[in-house]
Amino acid sequence: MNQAIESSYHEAKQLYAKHGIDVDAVLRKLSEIKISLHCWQGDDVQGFLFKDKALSGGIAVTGKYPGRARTPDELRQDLEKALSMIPGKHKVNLHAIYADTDVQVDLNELEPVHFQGWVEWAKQNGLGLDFNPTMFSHPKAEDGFTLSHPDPEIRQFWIEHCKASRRIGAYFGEQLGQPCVTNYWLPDGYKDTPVDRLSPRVRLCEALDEIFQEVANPAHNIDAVESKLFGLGSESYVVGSHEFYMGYAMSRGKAMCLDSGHFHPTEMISGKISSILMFTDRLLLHMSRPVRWDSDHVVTMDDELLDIARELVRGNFLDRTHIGLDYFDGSINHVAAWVIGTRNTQKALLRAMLEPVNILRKLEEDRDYTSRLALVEEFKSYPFGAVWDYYCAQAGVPVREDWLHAVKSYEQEVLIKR
Ligand code: RNT
Ligand code: ZN
Repeated sequence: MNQAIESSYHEAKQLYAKHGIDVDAVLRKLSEIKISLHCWQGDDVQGFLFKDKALSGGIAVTGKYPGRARTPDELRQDLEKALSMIPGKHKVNLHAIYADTDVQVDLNELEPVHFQGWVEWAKQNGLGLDFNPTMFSHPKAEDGFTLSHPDPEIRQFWIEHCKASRRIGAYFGEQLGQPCVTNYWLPDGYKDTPVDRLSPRVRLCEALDEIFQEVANPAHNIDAVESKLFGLGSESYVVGSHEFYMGYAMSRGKAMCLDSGHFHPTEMISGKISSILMFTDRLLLHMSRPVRWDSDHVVTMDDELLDIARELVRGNFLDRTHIGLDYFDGSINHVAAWVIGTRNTQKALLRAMLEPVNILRKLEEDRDYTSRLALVEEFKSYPFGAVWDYYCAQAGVPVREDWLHAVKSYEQEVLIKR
């Protein structure tokens, strides 16, 4: 390893050790945290099942950056490239529309066999898989309702799709020897103020209960439900609100999914984690970044990211939390988008683990708020970067912005030619 990286690491280690932080132990812990890379960043949320179907469901991708993946093989190749620049072993998060099959099947007919290519690939690469039913970009979702649709036939179609998805998730978990998180997000809602907020929620609740009737082994499949405040075209009312899913997850023993882009602009999810994990077993995070009306910008090292990481570390919640990325930016290199978001999430976790939590907790108990503030602020400029560089070098992935060169040559050699 590069001499400068090693000596900076040893200096940093000593500084942290003065506050009782064992940096080697921190790095071991960090290496155990899996981030789930969302496949849909790789192709602007198009999928392979219905070619050229416009993206719907109140979510949108802007930008026409060249090189988006057009086939499962291209998408896997791009994911491998991204993963080669990210330290550690991770997971890939699939959506139902990413089925790897030549036969034309509809969403309600999907079976594990349609994802066999993904399973084989995950095995070869030592990856886990997560899953999502796709309740958008489909003719039966066009009027803005799926599982809460007033028409029982349409509702039934989506129930069947979710049941099928759950079986696929369980298959992933069984095949790969690690649980698959199957996450349910649906766009259902109204553009304008509804008269009846209750009935769609009653229908959604019944539909979910029906989906979850079949017993699933939690070692293979974990169900999570994802709320949203509003979407494009559902500005006034979303059936699956935060309150709805809080009640649902807690009464049914499901995992909550908090997407950091799904709340009011000043409402942060970091502050919610400790309350939610008091009353639910598991949490799924969709790491994203809201910007005005958009909920899906690339994750950057902002205060909220760091606060989420701190909550997970300080509350000892990492074992019960599944971390996934969820954003789609079509204006930048698709591979770079994964690398930036994943590395930032890991870096934030590292920074949080390198804080003197025990000392800070003691100061708080002693009501020495002056020292608490002083120490938190001083630690913001402690040399976590030296630790991160060492961690990357040790894992055999590019150090600092070196990965960008690799992305640029991949762009020239592969992406631009698509
Ligand atoms: C949409 C939700 C949802 C989707 C993905 C594609 O607002 O965040 O998680 O982004 O399922
Ligand atoms: Zn999400």
